[in-house]
Amino acid sequence: MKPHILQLSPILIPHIRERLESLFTVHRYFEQADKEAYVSEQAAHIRGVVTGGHTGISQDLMARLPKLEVVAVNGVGTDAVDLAYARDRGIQVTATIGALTEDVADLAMGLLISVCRGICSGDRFVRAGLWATSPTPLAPLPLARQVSGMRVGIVGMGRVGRAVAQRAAAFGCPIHYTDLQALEVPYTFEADLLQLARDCDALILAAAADKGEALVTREVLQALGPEGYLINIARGKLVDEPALLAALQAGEIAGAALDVFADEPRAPEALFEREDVVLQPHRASATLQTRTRMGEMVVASLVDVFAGKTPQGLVR
Ligand code: 8YV
Repeated sequence: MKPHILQLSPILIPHIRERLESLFTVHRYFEQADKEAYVSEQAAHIRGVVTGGHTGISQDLMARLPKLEVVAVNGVGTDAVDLAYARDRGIQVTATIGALTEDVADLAMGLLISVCRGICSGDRFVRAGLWATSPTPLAPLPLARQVSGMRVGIVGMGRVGRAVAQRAAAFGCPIHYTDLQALEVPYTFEADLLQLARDCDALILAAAADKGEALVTREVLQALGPEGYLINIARGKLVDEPALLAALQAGEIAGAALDVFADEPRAPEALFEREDVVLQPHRASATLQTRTRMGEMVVASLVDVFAGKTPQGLVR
């Protein structure tokens, strides 16, 4: 009999979906109107869960699945999974570690360049027909901020942080970072986030959000200053969003580029009209290549756990 798995969020790659269907009996929780009733009906059989990094799984849902052996996260962040509870129950948690590093770092640079160089504003300007009709061409668009050589501050020097640093270094950017401790990397460590914010022109968030606290407060934003930019490709909850909005409105920072938000899929509407922000719908890992690799890792980790092997990407 095929193991039963509960799928909490969609997988967009057809051949990964087919592979899941061929190996397992897949219960598509995310498609159910009455999720409570659906879980009650299926709970007794479920041995595996597939979920996204942002979606994770509540402790409550895990508690309702008595035969649960594995939670396979189709992502790298495990902040939405109660790891301590899973450990106590002997439930293995896997993540697609390493699969999305390059894409997320690429998007961080893309966001930095977009917000500093006004790429989205320029695009809107041309599409609205304003270029041809404006009496002084380009006058409504302010001069942009040069990216090459900007002082970049990275919060979290893990895989993604390092990949961002490599890219920023190629743009001639001096790089400072903060983490729990100094690491063996050729960049300048700053123990204090406020000092890091003071010392950089662009603060890039690449940290895990396991503690759930907002690191970027109004104080940090004020330290970043009126010439500074905030880039977030990690988790929305790392930023105090009302404080970010207030800092933008008060001109206390120059701009922000965000791929992630505290309450996805909702992004604060007050940001929508602002030309000093660039917004993305949590898409840093959303390339065909990376999502395929992630899907393959999810399938492999389920297969391994059900075969009694240690899965790749096991979160300890
Ligand atoms: C994914 C993520 O978009 O890796 C993560 O933790 O949040 C993202 O890369 C998400 O997991 C897709 O389901």
